[in-house]
Amino acid sequence: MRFFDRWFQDKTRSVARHTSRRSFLRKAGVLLVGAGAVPLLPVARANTGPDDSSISGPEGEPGKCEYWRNCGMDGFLCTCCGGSHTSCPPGTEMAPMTWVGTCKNPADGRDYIIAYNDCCGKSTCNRCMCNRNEGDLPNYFPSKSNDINWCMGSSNNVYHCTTTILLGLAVS
Ligand code: ABN
Repeated sequence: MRFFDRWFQDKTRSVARHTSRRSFLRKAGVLLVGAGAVPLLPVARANTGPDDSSISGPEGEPGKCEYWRNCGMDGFLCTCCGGSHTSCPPGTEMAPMTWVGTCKNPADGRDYIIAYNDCCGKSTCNRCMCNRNEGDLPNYFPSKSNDINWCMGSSNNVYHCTTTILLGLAVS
């Protein structure tokens, strides 16, 4: 035990002899700034799908019915209603329940699963009505039917518009 006490004492004294307070603070500062920069470094993030900017024409424009993610749409595009294709307009909330469809992305020719989440809480937007219905099934398959007011499951069941959230690659 005495040996360890002595050894630690010597080491501590040696570190104290060779390290100034200023140098310690400088190193601690570098460490803190470096640790803060780590989240900014480029890392592989969640798959948000291929880049739409490479798609030319209306198939690449979220405000058009021809936009590739709108293949199963039956509703008003939130992009035209003060929101975007992935976010609800201010003053509305996204319905927690939705139906999902599968759309082919013209950029890479692959099929992606799209969730058509309705935004609720304001009167119907009435702009950019799209009714494409690809993959739509009758209402007795609710998870595959777009002709349902999905706001019925949220705190305010008034339908405003619909978003197109990419959930991931469809594998068959
Ligand atoms: N899912 C869009 C929608 C909302 C209300 C009524 C029919 C369809």
